[in-house]
Amino acid sequence: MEMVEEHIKGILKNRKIHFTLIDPDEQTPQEALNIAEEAILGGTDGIMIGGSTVNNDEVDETCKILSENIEVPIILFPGNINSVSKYADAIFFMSYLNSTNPYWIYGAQALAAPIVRQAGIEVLPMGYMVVQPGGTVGWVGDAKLVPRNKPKIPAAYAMSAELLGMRFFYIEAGSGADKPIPPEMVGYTKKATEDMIIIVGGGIRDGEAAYTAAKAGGDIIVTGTIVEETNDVRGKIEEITSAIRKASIE
Ligand code: 1GP
Repeated sequence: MEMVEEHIKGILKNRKIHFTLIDPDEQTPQEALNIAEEAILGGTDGIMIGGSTVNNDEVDETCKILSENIEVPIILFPGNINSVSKYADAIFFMSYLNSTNPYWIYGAQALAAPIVRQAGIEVLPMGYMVVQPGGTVGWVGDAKLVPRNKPKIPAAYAMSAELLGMRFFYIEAGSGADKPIPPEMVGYTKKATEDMIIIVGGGIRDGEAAYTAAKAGGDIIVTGTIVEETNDVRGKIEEITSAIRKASIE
């Protein structure tokens, strides 16, 4: 497969992107594969693997079965240093920029770097920022959560992340959030950066919310919880991917 970052940029020349997040903690590897295959039929562009409370065997076994069966990129979205697998195509190598705990800002990264090198997977350097309500990742990551009514704060962090050489920036409301990231916050963040790929996730449950996030400036829209909740993964992902495609062409 072509390198994941080039693959992403290639798609972004024509339209915005959707990724499906699968938490290996929530189902067996075979069930994760079934979800991934349905999501791909629904138009998702890649599978992210991660969660706040996973163990390495779950990550490894899920990535292995996916790598043997699907063609879209498999990208690790690590919750900690135990979330690395050689069976993935790439990893979002991320710094949790608004954590108050140095471990999440740079400690875990230093500990994980040799493991990532050894796994031989592609590295996608990313700044990560958690906005209210923040959910589990806000709590686990000791975040100073961005207030929802302060849309310019992530923009300043994104600008600094780009100056430090990061190429991706993820604005996160927390998995299962009752409200997604406010669109003006996405807009300021996109405008504050030059070439960064802006990822938006947390609380996006339908086509309308996905459309709003893409239209506001999100390059990659991530959904996770909906594939755990719905009986019709393909139909639900289709609703979201067609809304993102609509936002791309308008
Ligand atoms: C979580 O942003 C992702 O890190 C996805 O959030 O589970 O709410 O879709 P949801």
